[in-house]
Amino acid sequence: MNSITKSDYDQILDKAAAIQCKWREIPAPRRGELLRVFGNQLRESQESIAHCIMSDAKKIQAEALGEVQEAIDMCDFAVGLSRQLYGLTIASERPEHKLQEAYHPLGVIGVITAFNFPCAVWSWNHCLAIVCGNSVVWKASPKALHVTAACKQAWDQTVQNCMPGEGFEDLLQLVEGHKEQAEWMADDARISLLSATGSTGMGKALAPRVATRLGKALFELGGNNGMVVSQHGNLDLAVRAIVFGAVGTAGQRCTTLRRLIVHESVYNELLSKLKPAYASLAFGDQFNAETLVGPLIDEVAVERMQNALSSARAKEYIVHGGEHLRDCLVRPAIVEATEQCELVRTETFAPILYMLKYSELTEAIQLHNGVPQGLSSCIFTDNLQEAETFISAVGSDCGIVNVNIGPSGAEIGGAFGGEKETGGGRESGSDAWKQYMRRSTITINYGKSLPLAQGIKFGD
Ligand code: UN1
Repeated sequence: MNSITKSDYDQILDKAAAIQCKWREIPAPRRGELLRVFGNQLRESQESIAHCIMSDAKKIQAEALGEVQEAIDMCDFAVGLSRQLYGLTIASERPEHKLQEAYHPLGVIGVITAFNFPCAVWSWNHCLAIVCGNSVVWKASPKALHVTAACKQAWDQTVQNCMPGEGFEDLLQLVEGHKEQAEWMADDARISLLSATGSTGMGKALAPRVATRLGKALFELGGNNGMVVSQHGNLDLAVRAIVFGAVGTAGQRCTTLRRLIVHESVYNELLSKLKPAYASLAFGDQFNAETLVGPLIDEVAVERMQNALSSARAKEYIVHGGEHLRDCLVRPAIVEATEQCELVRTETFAPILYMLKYSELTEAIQLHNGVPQGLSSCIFTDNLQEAETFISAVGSDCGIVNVNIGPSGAEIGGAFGGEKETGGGRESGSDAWKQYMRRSTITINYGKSLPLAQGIKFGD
């Protein structure tokens, strides 16, 4: 892919800033209307965009269609939001005063997305940014060029149909490039919020640059997601969740299940149920309707997986599966780890599931939280005390905490993101929109005197 030059980049950013000044004046419900139509445009283009996702990200059809569905859901969410961008009115301590807050558009939102969710993660940011009155500059993964072009085209078509000649053609602009362009964005004070999804390494490289200019950033970085399977859990349900969580998207979701923390009394039984479930998975070409596990994104990903498995073997962990079959196709691996070593604590973006044993729930929670990442988590148990403990303050330290469902495949209605090295950002649902706006705290005096807060008397 071509990378744009710095002067092209500067032009894009100047244009984005100018357009935002006009867009912020459009009433939010009208901004929402544009997203309503965009949702319909995506419904019409669902199959063609999914096809691009299948070619670029190598996802199977069901997952590719699901990803576009996520973007459609985001449009619906944003339409509702367009009439709910509200602030509070707060009791003032002074007579004849009113204290209130208002949310205003923020500016230009810089969006950086990864190869694995090239449409959905963009839509989380784009839909919120647009409904909140911002313009968007998007640096997509160079590995997902067709998806990016298809999304951009669907958006441009919508703007063209809904607001022809109103000057909003460039509300969304692309920043083509790699690391250097991402760094320009991180350094750029014209970008009011940088929302970046990708590896923890990428986040650690960009975060200090944004911090140096005291800019706002929202990071959604690596995960090392765990599932606790208790002796009180429904193992058959767990097996289904494990297979989707660990093997779906060929283990290349940030929410992929990577660690299985199993009560010692059900460890062997669970493993004996998992082995046939893994053995029955259909591998192959992602375009084949039967396939459940498609290829990894590229040779580098295959190599990283094989390296991790070699390290596991060197530690004498038992490795089930994991073979490199052909091209970028691999068999998902289950690794029986005897301790949560550095290897297990590291996110390898591939279908490797590490299994660990525990005897007490406190130990399971300690193991669970004993990794640098904090994205998604879950427990399988039908025991109320265990479930409530896991979701309590002393339980999982992740941003996403599930009971009796796997760690991946979140709905857009909740805030998505995680703690620790996952970066702390929250995207998509709940009140994530507030990050795409600036808050004004407003005090109005409608009386004829000037009382000061805290009862201070100053010269009267
Ligand atoms: C990602 O991998 O960056 O919860 C996002 C999920 C999806 C989003 C994953 N809805 O697995």
